[in-house]
Amino acid sequence: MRTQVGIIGAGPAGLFLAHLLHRAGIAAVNLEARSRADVEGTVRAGVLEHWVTALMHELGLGERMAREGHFHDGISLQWDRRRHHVDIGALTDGKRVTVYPQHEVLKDLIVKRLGDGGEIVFGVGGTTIHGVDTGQPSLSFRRDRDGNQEVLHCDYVVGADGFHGPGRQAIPPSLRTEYQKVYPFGWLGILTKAPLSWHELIYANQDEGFALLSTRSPDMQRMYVQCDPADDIANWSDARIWHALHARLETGDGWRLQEGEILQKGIIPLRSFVCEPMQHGRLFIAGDAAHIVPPTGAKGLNLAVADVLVLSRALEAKYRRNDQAALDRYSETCLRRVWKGERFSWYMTTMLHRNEAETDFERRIHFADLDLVRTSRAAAMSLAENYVGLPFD
Ligand code: RFL
Ligand code: PHB
Repeated sequence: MRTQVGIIGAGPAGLFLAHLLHRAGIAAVNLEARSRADVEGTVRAGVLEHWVTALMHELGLGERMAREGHFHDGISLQWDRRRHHVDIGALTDGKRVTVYPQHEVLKDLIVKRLGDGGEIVFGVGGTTIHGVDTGQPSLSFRRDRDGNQEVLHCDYVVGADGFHGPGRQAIPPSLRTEYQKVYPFGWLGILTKAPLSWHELIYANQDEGFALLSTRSPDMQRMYVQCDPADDIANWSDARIWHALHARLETGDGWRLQEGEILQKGIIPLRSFVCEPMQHGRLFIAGDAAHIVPPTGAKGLNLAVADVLVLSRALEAKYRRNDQAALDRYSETCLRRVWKGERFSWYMTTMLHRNEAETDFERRIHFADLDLVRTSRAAAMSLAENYVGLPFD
């Protein structure tokens, strides 16, 4: 097999890249370890920055999102049993975010990619990267568990293979630096068949800890509570989860959280991680393969799409005009945005969680940060601008 760009992974980074390259007339193949049903069924992110929504439309992927997505021009921050509305629209010249689940984005990306004649090989095993420091890189893989080894020859390899994929590992350890922060708390997330309780997302920091109220559809809600990342989900009965959510989300004015049947629950750890550089020879890594953020800033998927937008433009300059400059600067260009995403996600995470390892002094500082957003237009504007998506450099 031969293509121009061999992509490992069919998550948001890998699939957006395939579409962007297709638009630029560049051929690509995605190799994906999981089945199509798995990729389309995993519940993860929910919030798209304003420019990602616009990009979906540009790529002809926006129709279902326009119908089924939810458009939010504000968020609520809550502490001290009081809720404060951050008017993102007014603070950012009318910009807003879209609440449209990642797996729905992926369904749209996959159906259109296949419709455009693109190739996604699902369920591959043993993906191995070869020769990225030569002129002829390739990927070897098995089409199914017992299949023969096949080789995909290409000009460039992209590791869009998430945090645990082989992409980052193919940058020699002596040539990369990894920066990491692991938080002492995790998120317990639920999907519940319940009516909408509030018209926008609520990020709450109450004495009991953090909680987030999000949504999926008018009768399906997504909620998270801070928990011990090492805790066993079996320790969390439905009653205990509702108790924690009520305690953290309710205000002093009689507002009540609406309960429903819990359809799915799970615990995720929270970490910040960056790998520098994001390229080596003819290998480029993008998305979670190169960086992880805690989900409190809703930035992970958006940073993944930003990376591949930069990469697609650089590859286009190379193929069209034999101009290598943007490709050489790929890592540097991406990392400037990545570190701002890391900063914002860290800021939202530390400000909104209860951290037993912190001193009372630090805890007071976090409440001062929250009150600053309430009382200072400059502070609110900074939060709003980061939340809807920073402008591109
Ligand atoms: P993905 O989605 O992990 O996709 C990588 C794909 O590569 C495949 N793969 C391989 N394929 C072939 N061969 C191999 N050897 C392979 N190894 C791996 C994997 O099977 C997979 O399909 O990475 P990508 O594309 O970089 O996308 C990143 C996003 O998925 C991630 O950042 C977000 O989900 C993070 N995130 C959020 N991001 C947002 O922008 N807004 C949010 O509101 C938001 N909320 C969240 C989140 C992540 C969460 N979890 C579960 C960590 C909420 C949660 C709870
Ligand atoms: C979600 O709806 O899953 C969601 C929303 C906002 C976040 C994280 C996750 O910051």
